[in-house]
Amino acid sequence: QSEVTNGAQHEEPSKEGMSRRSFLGAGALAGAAGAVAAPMTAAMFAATAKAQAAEIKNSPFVHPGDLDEYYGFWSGGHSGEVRIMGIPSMRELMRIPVFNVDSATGWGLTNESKRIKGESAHLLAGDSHHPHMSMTDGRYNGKYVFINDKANTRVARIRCDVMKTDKMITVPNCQAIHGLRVQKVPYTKYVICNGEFEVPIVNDGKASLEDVSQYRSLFNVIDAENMEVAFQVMVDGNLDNTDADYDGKYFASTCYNSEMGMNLGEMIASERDHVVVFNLARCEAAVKAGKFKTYNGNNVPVLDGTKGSDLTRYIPVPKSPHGMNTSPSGKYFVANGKLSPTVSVIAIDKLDALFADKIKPRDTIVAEPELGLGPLHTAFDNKGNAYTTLFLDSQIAKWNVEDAIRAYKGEKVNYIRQKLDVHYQPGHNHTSAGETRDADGKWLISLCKFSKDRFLPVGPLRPENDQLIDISGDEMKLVHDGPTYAEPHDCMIVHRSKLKPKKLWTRDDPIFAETVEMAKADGVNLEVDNKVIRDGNKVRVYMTSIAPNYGMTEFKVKLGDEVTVVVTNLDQVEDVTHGFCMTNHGVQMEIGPQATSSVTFIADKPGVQWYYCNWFCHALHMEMRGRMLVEA
Ligand code: CUK
Ligand code: CUA
Repeated sequence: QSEVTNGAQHEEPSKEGMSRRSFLGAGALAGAAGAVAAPMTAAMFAATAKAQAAEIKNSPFVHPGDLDEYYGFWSGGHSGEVRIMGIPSMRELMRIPVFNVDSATGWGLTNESKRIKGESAHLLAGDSHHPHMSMTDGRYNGKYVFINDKANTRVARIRCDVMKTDKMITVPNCQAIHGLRVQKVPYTKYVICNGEFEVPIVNDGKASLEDVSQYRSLFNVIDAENMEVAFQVMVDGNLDNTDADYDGKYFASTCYNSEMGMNLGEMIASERDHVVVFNLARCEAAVKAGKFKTYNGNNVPVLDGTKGSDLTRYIPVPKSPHGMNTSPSGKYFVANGKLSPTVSVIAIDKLDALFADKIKPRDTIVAEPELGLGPLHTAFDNKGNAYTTLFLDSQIAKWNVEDAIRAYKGEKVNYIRQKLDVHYQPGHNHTSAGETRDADGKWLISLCKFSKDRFLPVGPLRPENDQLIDISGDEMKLVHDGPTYAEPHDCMIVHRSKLKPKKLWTRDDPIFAETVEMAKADGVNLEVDNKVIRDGNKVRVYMTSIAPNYGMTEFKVKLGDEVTVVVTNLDQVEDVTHGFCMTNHGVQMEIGPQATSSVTFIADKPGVQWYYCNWFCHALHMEMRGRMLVEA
């Protein structure tokens, strides 16, 4: 226990018994003091050239003006956002506000974003963990990225054609959505996610709050297209991470608190917790047959998947497992031990027999390799190797899955291929396309929770460290350190050929369709008109923008009016985004080319109030402004 809580702070001793940092320091010092460079021989030149040539095959260098080969989608942790990275340059390309409020784009302030946030529009914070892209036949299809909000029990969807959040739901009957993945095969019909914190299923404060035996966690199955909860499955124990198979039959989730402990000591008491496997066909049939209950006044079907149910199977694994990862071969679920130095490899082709009660749950385990301290998450290449983060050891363990299976059968084989130091304390890792059939064994990202000495100090709060590792050769090679702001938990890497983002908005985009409808009802043609519509003390101001002008440079309202400003950006030039900011009102937003955005506020200050464009758009950008005249 003390190892777990202190692990984040201590420095790992190297082989020589010094901390890695002091070891590096001593080595560097020796180099500076003693070494005199020997002249390079022809053989040395040749060797260097060869090494360079090998490196160029999988080069992390992306020169100015060159484009990256991959998009990376990074969660932003408790910043609540999602970030788009270029891989291998590790350049941050864009931020997509999701559960947070964003000053630059007006996400959380505009009427369009509030509509998308729906019932949770009043929440200004979030904690995003697991971004995962929709798939067709086990391959990314470039359509959506889904992301969970642990803090407020939400799931959101990002539309990859515009890279904006377009749906958000609050999942009922449970608390803290954690692990999230997508159905891989035949396509992403469902998004699957875990309610982590166990609570009374009717949590209205009337039943006994102390009776822990009545607490439940729910596995959630969400329809990816309409973003409604299709059904939920009640389980024993809590739920942590999850993943799907490549057959469209099973989902699996880890449970770190089968004890139903309410404090640390209780939660880590058992030597074994479990993996719950969900049988999709049986769950869908049970919903169809009406074998469910509903709770808390909503109509989401809740199935009973507790022990003894035919919908689930519980596979005991050692101790407080965390990550759940499916191998791209489709053969194995890998549960990462966290408090056990092992990972548990579950053979997916044995699950039919398990559900037919022909074998025992532990008979599905085909390997349990010992990798090191604190295994959290595992990624895969296309050569049968797995890469597991060791949080306490600050390492990535590369191991061979088939060799681990042979070792489990009693053969004398070393399944460990390499251990690479990372800096420091890695949580998730991810390989290029590694959660799909297209796993290509080129890049590995290690999302390190602590950067310690790797960057210039910036005060008590330090960045994290996202490290890029070349895995194309026999040996893992660390090639880049990238500081990141709190807190990418997870990421995914998709080849750029899978994505075709739009360059301009199209006027029929559903994100602002309701605003277009409102204009129609007011008799306003958004692409032409600049008009003020008064409706009692509500005033709707419709204006266009073309760099460097708003279609309206002044409008009049009365003190106390509720003002809605609707801006339609008529620019057809790529990259010409305008803004609208009403000074002293906390109002600002982005209006992309050919988009419409709107924001509503109270005109609570009398007199002359300037508005201006806050996205740099033109040499006369400063002049792109106008006055709201507020009569007292
Ligand atoms: S979790 Cu953060 S390190 Cu939310 Cu996927 Cu494992
Ligand atoms: Cu329009 Cu700046």
